[in-house]
Amino acid sequence: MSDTEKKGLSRRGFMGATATGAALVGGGAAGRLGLLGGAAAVTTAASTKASWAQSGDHASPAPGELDEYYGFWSSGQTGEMRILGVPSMRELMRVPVFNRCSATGWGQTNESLKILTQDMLPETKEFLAAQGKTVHDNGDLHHVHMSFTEGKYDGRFLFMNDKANTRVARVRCDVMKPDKIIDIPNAKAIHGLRPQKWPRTNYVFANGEDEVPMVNDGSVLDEPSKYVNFYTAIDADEMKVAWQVMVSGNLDNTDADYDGKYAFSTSYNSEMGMNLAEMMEAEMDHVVIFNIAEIEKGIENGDYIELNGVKVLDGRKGQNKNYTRYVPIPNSPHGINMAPDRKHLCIAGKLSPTVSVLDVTKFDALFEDDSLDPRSVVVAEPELGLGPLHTCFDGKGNAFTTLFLDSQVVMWNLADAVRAYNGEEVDPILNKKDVHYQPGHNSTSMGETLEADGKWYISMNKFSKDRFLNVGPLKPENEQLFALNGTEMELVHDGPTFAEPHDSIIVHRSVVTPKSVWDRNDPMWADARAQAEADGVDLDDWQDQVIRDGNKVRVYMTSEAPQFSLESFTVKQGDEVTVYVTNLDDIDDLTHGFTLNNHGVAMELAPQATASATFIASKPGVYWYYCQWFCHALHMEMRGRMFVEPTGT
Ligand code: K7E
Ligand code: CUA
Repeated sequence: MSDTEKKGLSRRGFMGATATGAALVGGGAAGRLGLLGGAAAVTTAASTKASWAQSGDHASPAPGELDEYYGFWSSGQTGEMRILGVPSMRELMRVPVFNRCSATGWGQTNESLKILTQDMLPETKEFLAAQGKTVHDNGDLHHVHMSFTEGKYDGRFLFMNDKANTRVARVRCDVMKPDKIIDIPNAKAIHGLRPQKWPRTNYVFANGEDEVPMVNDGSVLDEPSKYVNFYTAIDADEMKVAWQVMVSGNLDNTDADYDGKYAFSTSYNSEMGMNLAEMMEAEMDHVVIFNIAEIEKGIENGDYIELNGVKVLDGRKGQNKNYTRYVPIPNSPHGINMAPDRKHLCIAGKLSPTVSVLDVTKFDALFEDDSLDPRSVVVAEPELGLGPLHTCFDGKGNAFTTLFLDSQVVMWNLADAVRAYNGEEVDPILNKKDVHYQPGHNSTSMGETLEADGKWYISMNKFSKDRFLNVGPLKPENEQLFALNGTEMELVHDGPTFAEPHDSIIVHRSVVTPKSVWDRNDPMWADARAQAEADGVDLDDWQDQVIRDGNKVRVYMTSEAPQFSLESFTVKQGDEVTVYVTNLDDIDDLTHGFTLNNHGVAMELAPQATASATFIASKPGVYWYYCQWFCHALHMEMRGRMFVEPTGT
C-alpha cells in the first residue's frame, strides 16, 4: 500500500469516528451506541482473518488480520513485558512489571503499589525508606515463561525475573497484568528462570547469579570460601519461596525436564572467582542438576538451615548429598534448553564452540551411583561455531543455536550429533544463516513445550550497528523472524526494537484468552471495594462521594464516555487525598484515564476497572483533571476541577 493510500484510509477512519461521536453528543447511552458501531466494524474486519500466515506472504498481513501466535517478550533493562503478534511482529502491548509506566499508572496507583510492595522483604523496605522511596522503579527483566500443565502451556500465568533487584513476578494471562511480585531472600541477582513443566508448574525455578558471603553483613569481602550461591524454588500457586539450595559457582540459566524429576542450571564461574582473570581460569565449568524428590525429602527430614525465613539445603560441591550433581561442561556455559523429545538437554558452551548434549534419562544413575563419571551423561558435543549462547527446537529432532561471535544461527540435528559423538562419520549441521548482529536468545513457535511445531524462528540480536538510521550513540537492537520449512530458513522480518529483545516465547493463540472487559469483582481493586463499602459508597453506581476522615479525603467517581461523574470536588490544603475512579463503560476497548495536573497522578481505566491514586493536596488553587486515553469525540472535554482551599479558611 502506498503512503497516500495509507493516509487516506486512516483519515477516512478517523473522520468517520469523529462524525459518529459528534452526532451523539449526548454522551451516556448515545455515546455507547456510537462506539459500539465502531467496535462492530473492527470485529468484522478481524473476522475476515485469513490464511495469510500460510500463504507465503508472512511479513505483511493486511490491517485487521490476526496473528496465529502471541509472542511474549522480555524487555531486559526496560523492566516491562511486551506482547507481539507473530508472525507479523507487530508490537501489541507493553505490560509494565518492574518499571514505572506513565500510560497505565503502574508504580503509582494504589492497586499497583500494593502488588509491588506487599511481598517485599523487611530489609528492602528499610533500604528503600532510607532512599525516601517505597518501591524500586527499575528492573532488568530477562526471561518470560508461561505456566505448564503436562509439558504444555496452560495459559494461566507468565513468570519473569528481575536481575537488577532480585525479584520474580507473575502476570495473569486473563488480564495481562502482574498480580504478584516477590523479593527473593539470600540470593542476589535472579537471572535464569523457568517454570516446572511436569506434572504442572508447582515450582518456578530461579537462579541467583551473583554469589555473596553466606552472612552478608559487611564482615567478609576477600574470602571466596565464605561465598555461596542460591538456587530458589518458588511455589507458583502461592508465589512464596518454597526452598533454596546452596550451590558452588554462580548460576546463569536454568531449565526443567519433562518428567518432573530434575531441574538444572549452567554455571559460568565454577572457580568462584571475583574478577575476570579468576573467573576464566578453568577450561571446564559445570551444570548443576537438582534432584527435586531428594530435595523435598531433605526438607521433610529437617536437613536444612533456616536463613531469612527460608529452608536452605546444602547442595555444594563436595557435600556428597543427593540434592545435586555437578557435570563438567566447557567453557563458561550459558543457555540450557530441554528438547521436546523429553530426552536431550542442550548446553551452549559460550567460550567453547560446542553445545554439550546431556541425556536426562541417565541422570537417575548419576544420583544412584556416586562413583559414576558425571560426564557419562554427555551423549554429544558437536562443534557448531563461535559463541554459542542459546538453543531452541522445531519438534522434529532439530535444534537451532545462536552463535554470538559468528553472528549466525546454526540449525543442527540432535540424533546426528549423538551419532557423530559415537564416532560415526556424520555432520549434524544442516544450515547456517547470518543474522544482524550478535544474537543472544532465540525461540521457535511453541518450541519449549511438547507441542513444538517448527513453524517460526526468532533471532534476538544484541547489535544493529549500521542497519538503521543513526539515532545517536545509543542504537536500537534488532530482531529477525524466519519461516521454517524443513531445513530451510527464510527471513521474513527484520526490524529494530528498543532495549531490549532479551528473550521470548511464541505461544499459539488458542492457549491464551484474555478478557476484553474487567470483571467488576476482580481482586485487583479488592482494597478499593472494601474501603468503599466501609464508606457506604457503591463503586459501581453513577454517584459522587467525597468522604472526609480527619485529614484524609476519599473521592469516589465514575467515568462514562465522555464524562466523569464529578465535575469538581473540594479539599483542604494538606489533605491526603485518594481518588477512586470506576469506569462504567463496558465496551471493548473503551479505556479512559484519570490525570491530575501537576500532581504526578495518571492512571489507566480499562472498561469496568477501578483504579485509585493517593497524593497530598499541598498547594492551594484550581487543578484540572482530565481523561488521558482518547475515548470519544468529546475526549478533550472529559475533564473536571479539584479545588484546594488554603489552610485557615
Ligand atoms: Cu537469557 Cu542474556 Cu539473561 Cu542469554 S541471558 S543472551
Ligand atoms: Cu475518556 Cu478520554
